[in-house]
Amino acid sequence: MPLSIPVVYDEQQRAHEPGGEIWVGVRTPGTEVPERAIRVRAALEDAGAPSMAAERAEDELALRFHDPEMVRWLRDAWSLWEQDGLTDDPGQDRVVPYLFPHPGLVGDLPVPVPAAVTARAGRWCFDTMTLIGSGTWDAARCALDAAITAAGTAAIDGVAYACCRPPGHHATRDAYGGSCYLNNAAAAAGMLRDSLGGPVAILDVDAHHGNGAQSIFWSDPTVATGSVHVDPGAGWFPHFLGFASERGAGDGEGANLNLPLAPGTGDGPWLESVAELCEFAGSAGAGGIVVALGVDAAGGDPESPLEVTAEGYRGAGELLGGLGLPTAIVQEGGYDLDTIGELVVATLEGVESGRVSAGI
Ligand code: SP5
Ligand code: ZN
Repeated sequence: MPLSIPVVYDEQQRAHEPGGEIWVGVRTPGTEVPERAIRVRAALEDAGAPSMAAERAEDELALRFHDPEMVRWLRDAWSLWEQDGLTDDPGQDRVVPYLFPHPGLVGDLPVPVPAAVTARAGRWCFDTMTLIGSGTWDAARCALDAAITAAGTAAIDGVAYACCRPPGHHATRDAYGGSCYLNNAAAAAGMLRDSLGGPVAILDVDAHHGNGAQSIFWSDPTVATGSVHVDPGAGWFPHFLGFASERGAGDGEGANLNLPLAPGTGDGPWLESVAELCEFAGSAGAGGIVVALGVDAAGGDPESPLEVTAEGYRGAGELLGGLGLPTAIVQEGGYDLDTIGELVVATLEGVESGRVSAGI
């Protein structure tokens, strides 16, 4: 049977060519490449899934979870970098930060927007790996549109998938990094919550902690946030966040759940954690879910040591689909080009069969 979940995609997303990552000071090829989305889309087409165009959302809606100053920087960074001649001297063909307003540097003082373009990147970027080139802004903005379109579709038709690139789940209100610029899943959650008129949950199964949504909705119980990921305490990105002790604050206390797993954890315990995320969504009163679908927990992925199989991802889809709730699925990580497509297809097939079992 062909897949029936609609796939939202926008060609413009290919325009983001990070040109590698600066990691420990060395420019490495990087893994968040345009080919990822091409492979996923091709696999979904082969599986018979129908396509949908992304609709352009109003800026006020799409960008509401981000600091307008950061948004302005992301939009203008590349042209400012070129205007300043940095592509010639020192000869850097992407926007790369070099100085960060670390709390140990600035303390409690307000953090200004620095005059120098070279310093401005570090005002909003928390790592050296998330580079900006000529097509980055347009692609990141289109990824948001795809996520919002999928959420709007899910609210009406039950389920939709956004083939988003660049990914978004590491981006906070006022900082980008981890190959992410704008938080696609957060934008989708806002849309789904407003469309359904009640609380929703973001359930993040990417191999890395969904620190962006955790931060954006930290004190907001209307978007519960849960994440299963490789234990940052075992030495994995994002290193400083993603511990089980992080549970939200104020009105959002208890509305954040982190489930860190040891490196090498395979399908069994990973699926138990996905089931726990599903229970958490229920206890948070979520009337809909956004699945932050990274497939980088799969064995063979270059960015994570979790050893989940395609059957594991199918099982996760079944659990998530089994909730029987309106479901927007948003693509996050997944870097093995030879398997990324089949992993996404397996997950979506699982979601479909879970929804059938739930009587939807
Ligand atoms: C969206 C997403 O999955 N972002 C994760 C980015 C994690 N990047 C961490 C990079 C750490 C350096 N990787 C070096 C790999 C060497 N084999
Ligand atoms: Zn990841």
